[in-house]
Amino acid sequence: MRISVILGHPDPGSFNHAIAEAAVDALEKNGHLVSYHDLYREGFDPILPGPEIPRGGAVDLAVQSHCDEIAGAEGIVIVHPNWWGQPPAILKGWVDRVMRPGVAYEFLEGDGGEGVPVGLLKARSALIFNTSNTPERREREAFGDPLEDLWKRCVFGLCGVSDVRRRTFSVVVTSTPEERRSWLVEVGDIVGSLYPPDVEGGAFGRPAPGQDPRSRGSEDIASVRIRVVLGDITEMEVDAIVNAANPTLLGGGGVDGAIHKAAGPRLLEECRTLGGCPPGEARITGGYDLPAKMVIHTVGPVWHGGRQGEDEILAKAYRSCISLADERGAKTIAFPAISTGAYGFPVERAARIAVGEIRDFMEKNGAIEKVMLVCFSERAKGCYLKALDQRR
Ligand code: AR6
Repeated sequence: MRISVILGHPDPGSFNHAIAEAAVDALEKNGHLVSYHDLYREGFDPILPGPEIPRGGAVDLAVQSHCDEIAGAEGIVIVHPNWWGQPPAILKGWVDRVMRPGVAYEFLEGDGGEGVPVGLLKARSALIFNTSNTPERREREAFGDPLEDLWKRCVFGLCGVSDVRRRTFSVVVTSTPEERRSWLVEVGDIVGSLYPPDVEGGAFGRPAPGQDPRSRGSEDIASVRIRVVLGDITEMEVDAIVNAANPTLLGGGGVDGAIHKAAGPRLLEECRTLGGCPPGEARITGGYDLPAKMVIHTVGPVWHGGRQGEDEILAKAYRSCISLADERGAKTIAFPAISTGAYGFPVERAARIAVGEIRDFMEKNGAIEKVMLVCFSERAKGCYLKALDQRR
């Protein structure tokens, strides 16, 4: 399943972060495709500008990318502290801007707004984790626990998500380390029971049990200049690795999260200066703590079924990366399977496009010595090998 995890807490050392990370771990362990957004770290802008309000209004790239993700998510996990009976402003702003008409709900035709809107979200279930410094009973009796209604009825109920579960951990400020540890175990259990292992577990995301994602079972394929490798791209000793980013270029989950984690915080600092990147284009930064000298950040298409130019955007992303790498003098490049994770592009089709574009470029340009197609699962590797075989 594709599951979005949205966190609103400013302190990277907060218990909210620990909750979100425990949720992500449990989801990934069960084979789900997780898209994790730490809204403060991304610098999400919560202010809804007037022109964005109407349906079809001017939506900026970062918000559009959130909209695409949440519309396609099959499960949603929200993590935030209880502040004045409300979410932090950054998360309220995320709701204002992302849960848009046409994305999360809509009014039926001919309805001037007086009727009941129809929910549009694909997700059938959502999980809310809150932290609080008010004991549960007092929250309910003195304040009416406004977050219960807010998430279950006002937001998710209206957007068509029927199964909404919520767990508040309190009182955090006086809790012991043991208590917090047991709460994190509980987070894993709750997440695991709502989102058990995917039937296709191991096909995407993490490798299936028993497989070692780090084993470098590299194989020479067709021309010696293109190789299919099973492994972790952050470990590749090449001139440039490609990152499957989102239009903000400010980090995310999947390979993007792994690259930022391995490269260290200076990568994010440089990314902040780039001003984002539209789908199909590419931007370059240093590699910092990575073995690779450079990182080429690109944004693949979000899969909508194949009729919205997804193939061409993916092809363009590969072309943009390889020509930018070439321009900067890279001789060896490693690519992940762009768009085949959180963005949902079918891996077999993506592999054909990747191989086609890379081979076309290499046939015309001799400067690039080696391209590694780095797969994170046996299934992806099989698709790449097949694609290389077909084009030989
Ligand atoms: N090394 C190699 N491949 C990996 C690694 C790794 N360390 N980790 C994951 N993959 P995804 P997308 C594979 O979701 O579909 C991010 O949140 C993974 O198995 O990383 O382009 C961004 O910020 C899959 O086959 O990228 C965007 O919001 C492939 O990398 C969004 O996800 C791509 O999966 C982009 O989605």
